[in-house]
Amino acid sequence: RPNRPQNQSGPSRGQNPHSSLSLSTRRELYERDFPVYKQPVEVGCFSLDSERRFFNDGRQMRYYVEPDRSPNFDLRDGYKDRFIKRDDSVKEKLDHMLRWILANRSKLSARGTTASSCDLDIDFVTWRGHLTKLLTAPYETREGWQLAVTRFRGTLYISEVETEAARRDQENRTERHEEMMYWGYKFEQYTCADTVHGRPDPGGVLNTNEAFCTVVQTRLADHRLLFSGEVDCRDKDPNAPAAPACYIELKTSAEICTPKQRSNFHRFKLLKWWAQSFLPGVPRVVAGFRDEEGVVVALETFPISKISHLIKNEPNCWKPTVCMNFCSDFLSFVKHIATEDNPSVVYLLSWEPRRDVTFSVHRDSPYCFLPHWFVEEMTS
Ligand code: 0WD
Ligand code: CA
Repeated sequence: RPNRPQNQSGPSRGQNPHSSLSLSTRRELYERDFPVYKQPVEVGCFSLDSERRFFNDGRQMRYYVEPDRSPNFDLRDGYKDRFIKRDDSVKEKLDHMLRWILANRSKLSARGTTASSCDLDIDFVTWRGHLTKLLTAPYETREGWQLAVTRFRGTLYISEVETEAARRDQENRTERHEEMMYWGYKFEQYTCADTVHGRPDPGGVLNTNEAFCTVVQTRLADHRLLFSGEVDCRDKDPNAPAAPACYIELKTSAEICTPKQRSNFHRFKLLKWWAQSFLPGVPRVVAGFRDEEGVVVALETFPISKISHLIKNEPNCWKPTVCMNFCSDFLSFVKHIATEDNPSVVYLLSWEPRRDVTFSVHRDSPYCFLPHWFVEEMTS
């Protein structure tokens, strides 16, 4: 698709740096003041059980239990004999979120007494993970993405489509890589309890079908957002602040031994960690640093609000304002192009590193992702 010359009339501003058919991810274009990002408010939550069944409640919530001595967690334990892995060939798209929306419609539809009062008072519905990819795009050099967008009753729904490259990578994973993907979940099992006074049970079976997800509402510039993200656990102190401020994100990372490793950690990993937790207002990440054998040798807490200071001395480092301004402009771009309100029309936005974001339009295609049960119940 050819790009038109720059500085044509664009999404919303008079002086727009983008052509109307594509959107640049170049960092320099997004170095302006930090956009308005309202404190995210939790409007609900849901749980997925060991068989991936949806429940409109917090039954899968877990509680963080601070390890009392130097950890020495063996993240390889149980991989062969106590691990039930979610079937990632099942593409769930936005389905769980849509179920949550139907169960909680009264909390969302607002505009009062007008004829369209059943419509959601929201511009965008998506997964937090999709927004994380938008925030990090100006700095991403390896993995592109495709996002399917459908406008339905005034709301724009965004659902990821797996790229060819991602599908190939998934098929060609090494056994070592497969096992390392387990390590993150195993760390959760060492540090989380199922009940507020309980203890972690690292001897139990680990089932990655189970999930607890928060649903938050917020606003980025003039975009009203509703998104959901999986939350690892919460602070068990009854005096902890209300959600999402009581939530804790757990991560594992290779132990840092050299200045080069430290610099890479700041430049790449902290960007992903910051973007993912900043979006839903999760205030801290607890990181387990592990050696080559998968043994956690140190724990460190990273307050999200301190990450941008931590990286300030890093030359050529990422900037939160670039991430947020790009995301905001991307959403303006989507509003501008996805004009037809029709559940069977998909605008497919595609991006590869070092290229612009482009789009194509698809009617009644396999890209359609709003299920009939959702469209029908929202229309009735
Ligand atoms: O492409 C996606 N992100 C999709 C996610 C497509 C379809 C469904 N989902 C949903 C699932 O229902 C899952 O419960 O993803 C939920 C998590 O969504 P999210 O919070 O928006 O995703 P993200 O921020 O990318 O990942 C959060 C955690 C990951 O933890 P780490 O610490 O590694 O970032 O959710 C897990 C993973 O543990 N996770 C997933 N779980 C199920 N399905 C998926 C996935 N596709 N991707 C990440
Ligand atoms: Ca995690």
